[in-house]
Formats: sequence, C-alpha cells, structure tokens
Amino acid sequence: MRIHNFEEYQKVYQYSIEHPEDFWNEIAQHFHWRKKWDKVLEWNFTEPRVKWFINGKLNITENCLDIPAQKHPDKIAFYFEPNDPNDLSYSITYKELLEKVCQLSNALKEIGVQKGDRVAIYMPMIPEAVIAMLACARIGAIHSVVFGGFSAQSLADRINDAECKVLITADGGKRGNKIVHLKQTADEALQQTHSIEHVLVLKHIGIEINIQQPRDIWWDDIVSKQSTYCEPEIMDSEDMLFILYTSGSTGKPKGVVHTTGGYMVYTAYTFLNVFQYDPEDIYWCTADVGWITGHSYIVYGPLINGATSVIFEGIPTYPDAGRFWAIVDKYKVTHFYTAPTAIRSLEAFGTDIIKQYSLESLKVLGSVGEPINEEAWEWYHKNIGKGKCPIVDTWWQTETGGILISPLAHITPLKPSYATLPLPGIQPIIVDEKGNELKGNNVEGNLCIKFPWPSIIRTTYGNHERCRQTYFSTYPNLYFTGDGCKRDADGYYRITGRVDDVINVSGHRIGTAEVEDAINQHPDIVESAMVGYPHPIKGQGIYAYVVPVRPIDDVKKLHKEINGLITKIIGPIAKADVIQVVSGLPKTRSGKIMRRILRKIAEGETSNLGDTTTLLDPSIVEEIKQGKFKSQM
Ligand code: 7RM
Repeated sequence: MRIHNFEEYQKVYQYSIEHPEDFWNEIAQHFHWRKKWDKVLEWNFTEPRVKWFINGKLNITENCLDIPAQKHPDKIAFYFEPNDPNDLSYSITYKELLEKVCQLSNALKEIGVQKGDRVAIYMPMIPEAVIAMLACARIGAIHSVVFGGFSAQSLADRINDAECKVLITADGGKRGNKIVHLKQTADEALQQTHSIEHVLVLKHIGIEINIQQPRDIWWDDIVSKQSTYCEPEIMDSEDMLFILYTSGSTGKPKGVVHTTGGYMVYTAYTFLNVFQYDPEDIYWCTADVGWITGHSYIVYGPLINGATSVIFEGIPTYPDAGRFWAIVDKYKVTHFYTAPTAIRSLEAFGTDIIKQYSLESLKVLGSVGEPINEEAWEWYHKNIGKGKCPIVDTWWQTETGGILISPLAHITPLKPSYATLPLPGIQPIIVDEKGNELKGNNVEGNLCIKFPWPSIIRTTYGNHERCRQTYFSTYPNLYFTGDGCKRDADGYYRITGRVDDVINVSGHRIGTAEVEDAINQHPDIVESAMVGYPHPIKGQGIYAYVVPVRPIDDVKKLHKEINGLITKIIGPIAKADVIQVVSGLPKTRSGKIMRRILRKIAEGETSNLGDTTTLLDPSIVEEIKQGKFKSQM
C-alpha cells in the first residue's frame, strides 16, 4: 500500500486514474473482510448513487482493534494527556482498547441499542469519546458525534434529525481554566427531544450533576460488569458507519453520511501515505473527535494502521503557550497535525517559549482545516520543524471523508501554501462559473472532482435530495466542493477558500444562514447579513450587519446580547467579531442581498465596490460605507 518515492507516486497516480477499479481492488485486499466484495464500484453522480466494494462484509473495528491487538497486544494505541498537566496522564494498549470497546458495546446492547440505531456522542476530548465511537461501530449502531462546544439547541437539533436512541456524554470537561458543563447542557437539549431512551454518563471531572432515573445511567455502573469480549456485528460495505453534521450555505447543518467499507479503505490508505507513518512513530492530531479530522485521523485511519497516538483534552495556551511543545517533547511526538489558526495564535506569543523545548523528535508536520498562509507556513516550518520536517498541507472536507489533495511527507516537493497534488484515485477538475473545464496549468476557478473515491459522501441523512442539490447539481456529473482553487504552472493546487456562503473561522465551518437565523431572534433586530473578513489569527472573522427595529444607542450592548444569543443557539465558535448597525441591507430588485458588497466593506475596501446599479436603493451603500454604528470585540 505504501508509496516510497515521487516516481512511484507518479506511476501509482497514473495507474489509479486509468484503472480506478483495479487500483482500489488491490488496495482493499490489505484489510480484513469477513467476505470479499463481488464488484468494486457502481456509481452515477446524477442521483447520486455511489457504492464501493459491493457485497463485501466486515466490521471496521476488527481492523481497528482485533487485528492490531493480535499482532501487538501491548503496543500503545493512545497516550492520554489531560487538560491540567498535573492531572493523571495514562496510556491504553491495543489489547486494553479492544476490551474497553467490547465492554461498552455490551453495555449498549444491554440498554437496547441494535444495529442501525443512532447514538449521539457529546463528550470531552478523552479516550472514552473514541471508545464510544468504536463501541457503536462494533455493534453496527451509527454514531453521531456532536462537538462538546455546541449549544443545547444544536445538540437537540442533531439528536432530532437522526432520531438518536441513546446519548453518551460526561458530567463535564475541562478546557484551559474553563469547565464545560456537558451533562447540564445535554439535560437542556433533552427537553426538546423525544427519541432518547437512555443517557450514558461518564464521571470525568466529578462535578455535581442531575441524574434522572431510569433514563440516565452512570457509565461505570453498567460498563464495569460487562464481558471484555463482544462479537462484532457483520456489516455490509455500504452499511452506514456514522453521521456527522456540517454547515452549508443554506439552512441547518446537514448530516453527512459515511459508510463502512470505502471509508475504512480510504482513511487507512491516506493516513499511511500522507504521513508516511512508521510503526515506531508517535502521531498527534490536535483536532477534536467532534470534527471529521478527529473521526478519520484520530480514530479510524491511525488505529487501522496500528499507530500510537496522543489524545489531548486541553487547549494550546494552557497553562501557557508552550503546552503543545511540552507535549511533543513529553511523548517524543514524530508527527504533529494541527490547524493554521493554532499556528498563527502561537506565533503571536513569539519564539522564546519554543526555545525551552527540543522538538527534536518531530519528523512530519501537518496542516488542515483552512488555507495556510505563506507566512504561517514559513514560521511553522522554521520554528517548529526546524527546517527539516515537511509540512503536509492536507485539503479535504467532511464530505470527502479523507484527504484528497496533499503532499506525501518526504516525497512530494513542497511549495508553501499549496496543498500540492491529488492523492491516488482523486481526479480534480477546475471549472469556470458556467461549468466549462479549465484545462492545462495556470488556471483558477471552482474545484470539482470528476470520479468517486471510496470515502465520498453517500447521502445527507434523511434528505437525499439535499445531498444532490448541494454537491451534484451545480455542475452536471461532478462533485462540487464549494472551494475556489488555482492550479499553477507546475500543476500544483492551491485552495483559495470557499466560494459559497460558508465561512471558515479558526478552521470551523460556519454557515451564514445559521448565524443570521440566530441574530434575527433578537427582539430588536429585523434582519441581518453576515459575511467573513480576513482575520489575522482566525483566518476569517464574522462581520454581521444588522437592521434594528428602532435606532440603537448602545451598539456595544447590542453586540454582547447578540453574541449571547449566538452562543445559546449555536455555540461560542460562531460569535460575531464585528456588529454594524445599518438602516437597511443592499438588496437587488429581486430581494437578494448583495453579499459581495458587504464583504468588500467588511474587508475595509470602500472604493471598488463593483456594479451597484442593480440595487433597489444604492444610497444604502453610502451609509454602510460610513461605518458609523459599529462594535468590534
Ligand atoms: C477537514 C475539514 C472543509 C473546508 C474545505 C475548505 C477548508 C480544509 C484545507 C482547507 C485550504 C486546506 N473539513 N479546508 N482543509 N482549505 N487548505 N488544507 O476541515 O468540512 O470541516 O471543512 O475547510 O474550505 O471546503 S470541514
């Protein structure tokens, strides 16, 4: 499976696009299947309908746990580093992980969870979150992980959309000097849900919480008495593995659905090749399991490869801005994978802190979640990688399941801020607004993919039409990514950012419609429009224009109230950085908000606003440009 040099990459790539089915057929042989597939692929991008490894039977957790535990039972699967450096850190071997997963699997069965049931997971970033995901997969239940920073409303929406039967949570979690009251928030969410029969509660930080019997069950009470073996449920390749909600340009977040066989093959193959992971390496991805990066490159990809990883509960700046580097030294981390926003925020603390650590163990650095600007790339390369570690700038999405465009560490020649070249099996194409392919090099346009790969999104949960509409209708017969992209003279890809109404704040995807819906719930607001603007640390910040019912005298107070509302409805990650009170929004005669103009003004550009003649009331632009009633936090 492993590619060793650039020449080999070029050969494998060529083969993979000329003979995709043969290529994936060979790769898939490297895994443990209960029954081999009859056919590699069936697909069309019109319905869309994509099936990989048809009639193959397997359980992904046998590949994550049983196989590695047979080969090397005492190898460490996870090192756990707690939020507080003085709290207990510990490690879990493959054998122990298998046993813990089996015990929880048996507990879930005892409370009635069956194959195909949905289970919501709302946990801190601790090994039990991973155990919960794997226990679902073991018994054929579908996990839906909800990031612990989301609000009660967001949790309730996700539980309701998938009609989850069980919720797995903890009393609370720690992030820096803050406590996250998970159970309390879950209780609030459960007042608006009807499908949850039981809540499994892990005692993690020992805070006082409400336990509502018989609904709520303590994790330890039910798990400790279970057998340490659980027979895996045999799944079809195309049985659903998980749902993960992600923001789009319209409406509420969508439940992206991934299935078993293809997702397994693709995440394992890409983990091995992008990171060039060797058996003795120590890998650390700083993401949270609430995001796709956590699913594919903390849980499934690394475990299937029998890797040793670090799981960290805390934040980069606690107790100080040297925490990441202290952890790298403590565990002799060889592979460090994080988001540009984290790099930029640590860059702001200067290099003196870094000099206290050796960072000698590092071999490969990774970047994910948003475009990495050249300056941050150079800083990361020089100060963290000491000029000797390649940076794998990995471009991919919740919908793609795994990395699609990225260098292979130590193999692909690098170019700062470029995700470089497509991985084997990936056929990118750049199109113009009308959908014409921009062939050759030195072109810029919208990024699409023209052939399926094993971990492509299968549907959006409960609403297949939304999946078709969002990803497969803009350009016929292409998967549309929503990203803009440039292919340079060398054929290298640079992702320039979203071309739709999705913005990327600190590597988190946020939909404009979601934020606007939250803001509009403020009693003093008639309507609003949100845009992204360049932010030195977050990548993009949130700038919201709001139209009040009556004149506002205290904009700062309104800003605080709006952010309180956003926190309550979505979560603190979607708080507005800037609020500007305006008397109206720039709308076309047909009533569409001209975001292009609002984006330019938010960026500080007031002269070249482009054509404004189609506006219903062009004078509103003059007022907005003045920027009189503005609050920035
Ligand atoms: C993995 C993840 C997806 C969106 C995607 C892009 C942006 C992600 C990069 C990137 C430039 C990268 N999934 N994005 N990685 N942009 N370079 N290396 O982040 O579903 O949460 O977000 O993130 O806009 O469409 S996601």
